[in-house]
Formats: sequence, C-alpha cells, structure tokens
Amino acid sequence: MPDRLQLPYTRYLDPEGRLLAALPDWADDFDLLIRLYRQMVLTRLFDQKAVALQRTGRIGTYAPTVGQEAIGVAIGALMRADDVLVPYYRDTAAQVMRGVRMEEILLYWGGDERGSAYVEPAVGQDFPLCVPIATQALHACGVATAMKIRGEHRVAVTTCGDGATSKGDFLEALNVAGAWQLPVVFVVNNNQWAISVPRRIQCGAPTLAQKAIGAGFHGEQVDGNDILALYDRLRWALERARQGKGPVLLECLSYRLGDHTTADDATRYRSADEVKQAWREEPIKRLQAFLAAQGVWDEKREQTLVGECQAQVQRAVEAFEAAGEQPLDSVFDHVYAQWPAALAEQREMFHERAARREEKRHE
Ligand SMILES: Cc1ncc(C[n+]2csc(CCOP(=O)(O)OP(=O)(O)O)c2C)c(N)n1
Ligand SMILES: [Mg+2]
Repeated sequence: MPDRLQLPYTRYLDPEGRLLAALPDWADDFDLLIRLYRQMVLTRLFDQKAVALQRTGRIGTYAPTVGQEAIGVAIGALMRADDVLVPYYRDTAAQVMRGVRMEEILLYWGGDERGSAYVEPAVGQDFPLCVPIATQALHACGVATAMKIRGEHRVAVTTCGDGATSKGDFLEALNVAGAWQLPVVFVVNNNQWAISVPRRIQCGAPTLAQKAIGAGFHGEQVDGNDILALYDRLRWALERARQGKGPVLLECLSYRLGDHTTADDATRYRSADEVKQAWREEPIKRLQAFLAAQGVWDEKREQTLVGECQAQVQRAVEAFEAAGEQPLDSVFDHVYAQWPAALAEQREMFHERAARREEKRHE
C-alpha cells in the first residue's frame, strides 16, 4: 500500500555498514559509537545466556531481544537520569543502560518480585517492565502529564511492539498525548510479528507511525537496525519533547530474530528463508563493519570486548543464583498498598494449603 503521507524514513547505514548519507555532527564521536556497540554486544550475550538459563529450568519465560538491540541501546544512551522510561518486556538493552542490574532482569523472569525492586538509585523513577500489551502507553501519558503540570523539562519514553499499536490503550494514549501536547515519546519496535500474527495483517495502514498524525502530532519511521539513525531521530524527538514542543512517535523497523518468548516456537508459523534474510540486516554486524571501515575496530578489540561482556554476564548469573529463593507467598507482596479483603482471604487459603502440604510431607 502506498504511503501517501510520505512520512520521513531515516537510515544511514546499509546492511554492510556502508554510509548512505552524510552523518550528523554528533556521529564524529567514535568513543560514543563504540559505547553503543559495546552495549549491543552485551545485550546479545546476556540474551543468549538468559535463553540458556530458561532451557535448563533456572528461569521461567524470557522474551529475547535478539535483532532489536539497537532500539533499546539508543533509548538507554539518550535518556537523561531524570527522564522516565516506561518499558515493555523486550527492553533489556534500555533497562540495563538505565541502571537495572542484569541479575534483576533474571530474577524478574525467574518469577521473583525482587527483580522489579531496582537497587541502583540511577534507575530513578523508571517503571518496571509491562507485560499486559499497551497499557504502559497510558501510564507514560500520566507521567508526562505530571511533568507538564509541574513545568519540568523532562520526558517520558514508552516502548511497545507493532501488535500493541492495534490496542485501544495505545490509541487512547496517542489521543491524550496529542490533545494535551504531552512530553512523551512513543518508541514502537516494529519487529514484524506479534507472536504469530505478521505485521501485514495486523493493521491496514501502510505505516504505524501515521497513527500519530491522526492524534495530531509528529510520527516517522526509522531503520531499527541502524543505531546511527535511531540515535539521531530519538535525540531529536527527546529534545523536542523536553522543550515542550509535543510528543513524537518513532516507528523503528526491525525484525524479531528469535522466538516471541522461550514459550514459543516460531518455526511453526514463519519460513526459515524469511529469518535468514532478516539476519543479513541485523544491527550489530552493521555497526561493527562501519567501525572497522573507519579504522577504529578490529578482531583483537572484538575479542577483548566479547570477553569482558561475557564476564559481566557471568557475574550477573552468579548474583542471580546467590539471591536464593523467596518464600512462596511473596507473590502476594508489592501488589497493593492497602489490601483488598479478597486478596487477604486468598493469602490465608494459600497458607492453609501450604501447611497441609507440609503435614502430608511429614506423614
Ligand atoms: C492485554 C494483553 N493481551 C494479550 C497478551 C498476550 N500477548 C503477549 S505478547 C503479545 C504480542 C505482542 O506483539 P507486539 O506488540 O508486536 O510485541 P513483540 O512481542 O513482537 O515485541 C500478546 C498478544 C498480553 N500480554 N496482554
Ligand atoms: Mg512485534
């Protein structure tokens, strides 16, 4: 379907890491580019480890971010400490850069509430990740409304997938963001799949970015495999929102190279050919080739980096395992400040049953 709105689409690097357009000034900073590269590699290695931990029964479910690392890294690199991230479940990269410890992410996916009680003060007022689809978009608008009322120069950033943009919550969030011109940036990770539903049957519009137009604010597309493009457009969007010039929706075109979660088997609904083609576009190889062509990256540096990142992941796994198990009734904690009667009753039942189970064990 033609894109009659002709929204901007930004891409600087082709899949081989060759430049397609003149880079903006900020991209002269190779230290910055190497930092971005490092975080993408760290995320990929963490991801592989998390999947391995699920396969060996040490965590529950995990949502891999493989192939979508650049989106989270751009978010993590650009948000200021006092901005607020309202993430979804595929935001490992951004969360880690905001200060969430990798062991906390493992605790979360291991069903342990301590995984959402972030230890590092740097995480600030960021929200825990959201699993119910698109509800976080409304929470982000609430946060941005508070910022606006207080006259603060802060931004709320919220993320979601392509499928989430079909939800009422998402569209209601866009509406209120546009109506009140809120300092909120919506980052859509369009990874082409919502579990087994492909993007092409998810929505009749040629772009997801144009949903912002209907709500009265700016939307555009960016190559989600190109960290330079992502960084550039997100930098612009955050600055604009911070100056009180209103919300932005960035649709990042990526691909979910892994299964939806470890509970899914994507080979049942998509072809090996499609996935193979998508691997050619992935973001890490692309930046690596660009850095190598600039003479600032080589095999030796790569090996050192991979070694350091693997050690960092290993330390997180050890910290996760050292955390030990929580009592089973901790599932009731942290849900309500004031307990509804029904939940108090359920906890009582839970304790009675647990006691009966214990008795049986000793019979
Ligand atoms: C309100 C709600 N409905 C359904 C689900 C089940 N569900 C979990 S993930 C998902 C698909 C989301 O796809 P997308 O928004 O494209 O994000 P992606 O997982 O691809 O990053 C669905 C339907 C849910 N978690 N919450
Ligand atoms: Mg998706």
